Amino acid sequence: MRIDKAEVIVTSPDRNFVTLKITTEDGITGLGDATLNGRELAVVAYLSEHVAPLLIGADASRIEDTWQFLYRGAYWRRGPVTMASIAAVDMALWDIKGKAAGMPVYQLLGGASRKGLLAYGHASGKDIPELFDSVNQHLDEGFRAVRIQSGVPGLHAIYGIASQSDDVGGGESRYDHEPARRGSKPVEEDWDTESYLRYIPTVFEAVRNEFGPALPLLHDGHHRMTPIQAAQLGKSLEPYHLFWLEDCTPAENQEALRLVRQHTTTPLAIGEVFNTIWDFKDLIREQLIDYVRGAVTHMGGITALKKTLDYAAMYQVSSGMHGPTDVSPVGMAAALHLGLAIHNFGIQEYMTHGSRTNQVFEQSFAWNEGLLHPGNKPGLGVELNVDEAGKYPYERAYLPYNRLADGTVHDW
Ligand code: EZ4
Ligand code: CO
Repeated sequence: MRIDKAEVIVTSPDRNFVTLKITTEDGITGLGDATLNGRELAVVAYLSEHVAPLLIGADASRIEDTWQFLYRGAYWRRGPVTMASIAAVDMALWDIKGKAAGMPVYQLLGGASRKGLLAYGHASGKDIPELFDSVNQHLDEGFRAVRIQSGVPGLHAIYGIASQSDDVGGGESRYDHEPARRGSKPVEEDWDTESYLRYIPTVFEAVRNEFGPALPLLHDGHHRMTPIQAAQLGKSLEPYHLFWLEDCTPAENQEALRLVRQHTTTPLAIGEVFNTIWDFKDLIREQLIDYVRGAVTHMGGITALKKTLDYAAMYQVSSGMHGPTDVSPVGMAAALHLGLAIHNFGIQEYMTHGSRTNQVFEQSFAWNEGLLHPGNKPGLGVELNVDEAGKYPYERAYLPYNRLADGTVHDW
């Protein structure tokens, strides 16, 4: 099982995706997702200049050894560019191993622990009526859990509001929420934490009154609060019994979570921007979080995220893998195989991809009554249609950034 080819494919059907395609001498292909939103070409260079040459002639069956070689062998460790690159290699090798064995990857990880993965969608609105419509639409589509994001009076453009994203422009295809925008400069959004803290509890009260006590509700704070502000929000949301409050603080300051935890029983999820087990280790061991938000694509692959989640299991911390549109269908498939197999699965984020993306990536996952299943094709179950991919060249795109009313840059 020697590796014959390692190609890096960039395509932009609805948004940019970076895919690694590994081909063995006997013609088995494997795909890996290496998409890093807004910094895609840095990963392309890392993979094509520094990783692909190392893979040619290597034994495709040695997944763990290849991971260790790329991680330890680089000397310079961690970081999103490195770990997305290693993730792509790791996914592609699991894909190849599954195809060689004639088994879906989840079987190689120990087999299914459940019928399917509970998935949450992104409901949002500029105001309460629009938010209710969005929640109803998600319920009609079969979702059994929803993330709630709302506009805040006085703020013009903020994270997570789909209708506002349409106003801001970009592409004909309608995403639930796609924050990155094509163009040469990032879009500027505005922010005021005090207005947000005053308003959001009233949104959750309205949603609970309308949709009842049982619907699992999630919310993303998107790294904007100070520790004490996050503690206040967690406390004020306790009556509405959230499934989780996500990324309440910018988690470079991990001690912040200690303070938040001391003040609130609202469950906490964190880590979509983390890239190794070391980012999660102390938060898990000190039981400061309830859900691990790492994505297979950004955490160094199935091999590395499985180790993180196995460690989390000892502390009753569950998975809550990041699943935005910037995780490609290949990265999503890897998440579904891993989530189906592990015991401590919590919930899977699921933002549906656009129709062009679904033509470029031929997928075999199933959606049934709010549960996702990766399907039973050997490997990850995703194939790249190279002709379709070639129709959509890379286009520069950036995530937005925030400024406060006085002009100060704030966490986005
Ligand atoms: O802003 O994926 O929970 N989901 C999120 C996402 C992230 C984007 C960044 O690339 O926070 O919308
Ligand atoms: Co998030």
